Amino acid sequence: MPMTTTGRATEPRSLAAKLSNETLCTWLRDMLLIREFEVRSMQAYQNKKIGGFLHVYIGQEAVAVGTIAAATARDPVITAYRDHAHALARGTEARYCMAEMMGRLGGCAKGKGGSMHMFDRRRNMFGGHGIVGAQCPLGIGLAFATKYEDEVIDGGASRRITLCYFGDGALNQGSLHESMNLAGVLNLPIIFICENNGYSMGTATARGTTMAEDLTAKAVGYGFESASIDGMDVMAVYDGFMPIAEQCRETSRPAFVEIRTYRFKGHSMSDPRKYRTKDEEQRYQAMDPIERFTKYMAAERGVTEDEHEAMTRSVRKEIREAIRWAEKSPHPELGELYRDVYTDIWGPYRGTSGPEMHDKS
Ligand SMILES: Cc1ncc(C[n+]2csc(CCOP(=O)(O)OP(=O)(O)O)c2C)c(N)n1
Ligand SMILES: [Mg+2]
Repeated sequence: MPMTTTGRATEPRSLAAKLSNETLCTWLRDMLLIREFEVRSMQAYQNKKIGGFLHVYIGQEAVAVGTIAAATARDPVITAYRDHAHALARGTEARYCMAEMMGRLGGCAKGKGGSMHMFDRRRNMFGGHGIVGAQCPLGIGLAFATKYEDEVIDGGASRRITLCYFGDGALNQGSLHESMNLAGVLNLPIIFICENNGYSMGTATARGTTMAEDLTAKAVGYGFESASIDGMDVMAVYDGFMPIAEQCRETSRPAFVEIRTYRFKGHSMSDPRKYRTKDEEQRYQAMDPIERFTKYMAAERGVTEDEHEAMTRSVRKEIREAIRWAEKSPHPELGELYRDVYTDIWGPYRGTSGPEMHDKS
């Protein structure tokens, strides 16, 4: 059972079990889509169709899908560089993600971001960030902005919460701790989501992090509600995360969750994984979140093999078409380099006298 630091029960509601077959089928399809996207991306990388770095999310699918399912489409999402899944779970079309991977103009960041910088303003997806922990100060900025808009401009109609993801490696970055402190002081509606996949590159969490056996301890000093959640089970992710999300939305108090997961592949494409044993990998592969959820859907929700096969086929088709679409998208021209980098903040004031506090020269 997911336990909170204040001992608040998050069970026995078993929230995911009460959802419709239709909803749970979209979760399964999303997880299959993410897996297929990652497998095909690895191939495209090996075929030199994708450049730069590539960090895949294989094994962690339940985390993005289960948490994003507990959010609304208006809630901002921000994450690190292992970010394709978050964009896809958020609804960014696979072809826009794939074109971004290939550095094409049709990509969701117009080909300027690549694998580590999936942005989609339409879906309130704010990246994709390559510097470990850098998304955390940006995350509290998003939470500050939504709080101001929701409470001051919209008069408190409905509160958005920000989902700020980071890896266990970011746990020891000052940027995360400064952000958590400020979020606490300012009562910002943000959930700090630690995707603990056991490793920061080749460093096991326990080797680099104190209190690694119970990361919710990190929340205590900030006075946050927290929970530790099994990330290999999408229903457990939803069940553990939803009460935290509801409370954050209700109270505007920040929270911290640790979601325990495992990356099945290396850190990036060039990682011989000498820092862990084959036995360990096999133990986690036996807990594959997609296989686990597939079994549940067959046993408890009557999804037949034919239906599952049809879902798999449709996902493969979608990714095949995404690749074809991306390859036809043009490379950006050199002039694109400086476009969309900064906002023209003076635009609205041009020809007027304000704002006066800044020098407009
Ligand atoms: C500030 C900073 N320091 C070092 C790096 C190099 N680096 C890239 S990924 C990474 C490991 C981060 O691990 P974790 O946060 O656990 O994320 P995971 O790769 O497991 O998803 C490091 C140290 C970086 N990108 N930024
Ligand atoms: Mg990690």
